[in-house]
Amino acid sequence: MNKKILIYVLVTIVLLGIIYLLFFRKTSNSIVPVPVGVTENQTPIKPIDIVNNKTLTTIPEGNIVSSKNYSISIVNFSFDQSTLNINKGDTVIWTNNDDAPHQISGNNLNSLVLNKGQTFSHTFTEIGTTDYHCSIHPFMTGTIIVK
Ligand SMILES: [Cu+2]
Repeated sequence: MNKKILIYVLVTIVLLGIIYLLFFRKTSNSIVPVPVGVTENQTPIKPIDIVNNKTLTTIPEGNIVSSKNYSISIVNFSFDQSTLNINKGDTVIWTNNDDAPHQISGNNLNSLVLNKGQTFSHTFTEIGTTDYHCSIHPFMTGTIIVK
């Protein structure tokens, strides 16, 4: 009699264990949709990319900013382009190709002393005319016109 009771108890425990495992697997299955929810959260990234594309298309519409580079060579104690016309946002790069040192100075323009081969660059962010000269050789003058 006791052995039969033990067998029933063991069978019951095993059945309960199986049922528990089934429920446990169901809960683990219910966890699986959570990563699915994560991937659903990742899909809105595409609309964000679309928004970025829209932003990229609106930037040129609202505010066109040029970003060209212009080079001015300093040769024979003069600037090879004494007057240079550029657009707002463009950068001018001066290169000293003289053996003598030169230093660019003007409104908002203050380079270090440039020895041969050294450069100085400035990005013009405002419309207007900038006159500059060499602070070592004041007869060396130039003009940048920003439109
Ligand atoms: Cu100079």
